[in-house]
Amino acid sequence: MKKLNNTIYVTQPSLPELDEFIPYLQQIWDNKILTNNGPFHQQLEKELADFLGVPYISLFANGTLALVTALQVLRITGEVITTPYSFVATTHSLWWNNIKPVFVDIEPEFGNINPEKIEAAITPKTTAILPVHVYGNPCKVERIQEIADIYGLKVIYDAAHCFGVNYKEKGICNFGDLSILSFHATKVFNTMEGGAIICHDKATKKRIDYLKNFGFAGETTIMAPGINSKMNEMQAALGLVQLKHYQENIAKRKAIVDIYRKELTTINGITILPMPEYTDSNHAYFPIFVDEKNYGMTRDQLYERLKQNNIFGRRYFYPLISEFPMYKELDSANPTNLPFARKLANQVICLPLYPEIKPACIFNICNIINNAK
Ligand code: T4K
Repeated sequence: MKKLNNTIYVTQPSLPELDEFIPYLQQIWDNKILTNNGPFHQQLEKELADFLGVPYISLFANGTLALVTALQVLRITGEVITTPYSFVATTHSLWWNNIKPVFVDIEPEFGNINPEKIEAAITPKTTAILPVHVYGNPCKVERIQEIADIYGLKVIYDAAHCFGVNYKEKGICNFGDLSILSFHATKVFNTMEGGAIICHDKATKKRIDYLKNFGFAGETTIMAPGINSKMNEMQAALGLVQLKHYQENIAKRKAIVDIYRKELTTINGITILPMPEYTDSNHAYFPIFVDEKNYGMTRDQLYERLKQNNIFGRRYFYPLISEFPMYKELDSANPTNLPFARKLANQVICLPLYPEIKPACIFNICNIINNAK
């Protein structure tokens, strides 16, 4: 990826001062432990569990491998109910496990899976539900659990957008059987690339740790065909430094979001998401939804207009996952099954949002949106 000067992208990774990171690198160079559950890896697991208010966390090389492994941890097979309104990695994790995705429509308010549509999609082959807390806004977790309990299904949350989000004063990753996080460069907390699985008990944590290390359960014991998806010491060290700056970064994000909310609420044909109830948000994304009829311009016309002004928003999540060639022939991918997902996918633009973006730039973006027609 080549970046152009004077261009505003949807995000820009937060990084600490290099000086702050150097002593950690020195330590790695001195002790020559580069990976395989080294000291920084262990320290980051401990600090993150405390910070996120979760019992057990296992670090990964990225969020996608965490998802792929999470399905193996619970021995998920057959069919899994999921959402088409997400990043493609959500459904790819099923593909990699030879599991059939069954798409269910979303609820229009936040773009998360609609729990009331889940029951109709359950078949004798269904073993789990894989919802996504899209943009960091919590799914209807109580209702999803209720359905999972009735039908004996597992729930794995793709919480890739949810670092640091609390729901009803609990870390959001406490819900479901497992949750996965992403620490990719574009996320609110990054280790350049990285991810994690959150679980509730020690035995599961042990199984996850085996599976991410080829299945090794001892020097000569392989418990399953695991993969190599370990986080290395440089990533873990960066995570330790990043964590110190997290709150400050979220406060800066909030200030940006406050401007967007104030400036964009009154534009005819532009919808923004409400603030979710009982939630401490991480302000990960700022999506707007363009209603062509009322706004007087299509989403793509506005997207292009922003680009002409060097502002590169992103259409997360367009196209729907169910429209990609490897999934579009599935019965559940039929567009008539997914009206709200299609609507949001056709209307969304995620606007630039990151701690270091200047308020003047946000006012400029709002101004362009206000005067584009
Ligand atoms: N589940 C969900 C719901 C997810 O959203 C994701 C990832 C995953 C699972 C999988 O987690 P990981 O395996 O990635 O840990 C980006 C990210 O690559 C992806 O992590 C993320 N979701 C997705 C929503 O967005 P792209 O293709 O849009 O990224 P890219 O490279 O175009 O970056 C967007 C902008 O960010 C660039 O225009 C400029 C800026 N940028 C990006 C990078 C990578 C930088 O300034 N520096 C950088 O290093 O997918």
